[in-house]
Amino acid sequence: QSVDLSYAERAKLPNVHPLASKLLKIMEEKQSNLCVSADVTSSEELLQLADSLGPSICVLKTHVDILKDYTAAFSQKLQALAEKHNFLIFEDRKFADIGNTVKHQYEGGLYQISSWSHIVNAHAVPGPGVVKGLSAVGKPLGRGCLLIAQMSSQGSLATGEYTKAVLQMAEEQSDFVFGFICGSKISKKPEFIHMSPGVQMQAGGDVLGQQYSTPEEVLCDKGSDVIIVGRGILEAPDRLEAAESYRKAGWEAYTKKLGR
Ligand code: 5FU
Repeated sequence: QSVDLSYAERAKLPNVHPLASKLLKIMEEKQSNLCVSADVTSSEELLQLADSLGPSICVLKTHVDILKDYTAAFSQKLQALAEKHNFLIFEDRKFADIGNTVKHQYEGGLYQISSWSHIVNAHAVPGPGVVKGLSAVGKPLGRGCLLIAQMSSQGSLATGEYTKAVLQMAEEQSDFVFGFICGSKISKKPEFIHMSPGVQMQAGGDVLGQQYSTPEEVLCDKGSDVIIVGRGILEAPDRLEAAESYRKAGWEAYTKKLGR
């Protein structure tokens, strides 16, 4: 069994994607492998969350299409907060169309996602063209993409051979794809970053098929790198306190796994 590399060591690998390297450095510096999923419907509330939880997180994940009051000014403020607190923005858009269409969806429309989101993700269902389309827009801007290799929801079809094919697709376009949305480590390559949703302190789920694992399970047993937490933090009486407890649990699990 080979020894795991630290985040800092992985950040320096010769073939690491620049954005992955930046993320790994942030994780090491802030002692945080926590991505908060800021699933709120008001821009003001999202900005408040970003400002208060910013110091505890490495990534802030958004679904801008659930905001009732999105404006371009909002995205500028969010970018300023990402600079202030040194985190990356991840718009969880899950692109899933032909290359030419996702190019427009990524760059244009109301949200102009490529102009403010460091990270986006895509389903591999359309084949490699989806990544080619996104890359045409995002690569010149220094952006990066995660491929959805597995999903946390019950009955997900993204398993087995499909997951393997996603891995292959990522390897073939690793100048833009730097990791995966997944429930467990699927690539041995330390350049790839594994980010896992469906995380709460207590395992369980919701009534719509979401399934939760604990930070320890996800990071130690499943070998993922980043925990993505939404309602575990958003529904807590004190969100900052909850975020800090996830950050600490995540960091402890990482150091335990590293074993040095
Ligand atoms: F790709 C995925 C997935 O497989 N499961 C997810 O839950 C994405 N998600 C997102 O993570 C989902 O859209 C939510 O934004 C977030 C999980 O939120 P929760 O409140 O922690 O369940």
